[in-house]
Amino acid sequence: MNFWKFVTPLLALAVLGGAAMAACGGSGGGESTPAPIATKPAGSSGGSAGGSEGAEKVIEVVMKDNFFEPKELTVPVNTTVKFVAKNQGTAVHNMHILSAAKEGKDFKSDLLVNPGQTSEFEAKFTKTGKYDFQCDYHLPDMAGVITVTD
Ligand SMILES: [Cu+2]
Repeated sequence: MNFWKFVTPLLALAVLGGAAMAACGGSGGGESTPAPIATKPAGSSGGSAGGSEGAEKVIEVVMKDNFFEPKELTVPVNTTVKFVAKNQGTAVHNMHILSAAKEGKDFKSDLLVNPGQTSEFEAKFTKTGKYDFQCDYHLPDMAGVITVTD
């Protein structure tokens, strides 16, 4: 029968169209409300997530224009310390610990830590005493001292 060959597509269109219109029109209907996506702990900067692998101690140092906060730090000897250097200033800064003489290398953040960014690095001091640290761009103002204790 030719009639149904002709009519069926029309019916299908009508049904689909009707369904589509119903879906659009009745927006309050049976749709499940989308779950709010905003409930993640936003802005938790990677570090805190899985704990710190090797670090036994975490020290946060804020970099501003142009000083460290705090600028005097105390850390235990033979302990892996994770430094979290946060740039809360408007200029580029870095944190550079002058440890080469005692430890064979300088511990330091990224060379350039842009405003609003954070750079993490680990350091392990094997000798007690004082270690100077600085921002390479803002000497002599931007400097501090780490005291390594037993
Ligand atoms: Cu600086």
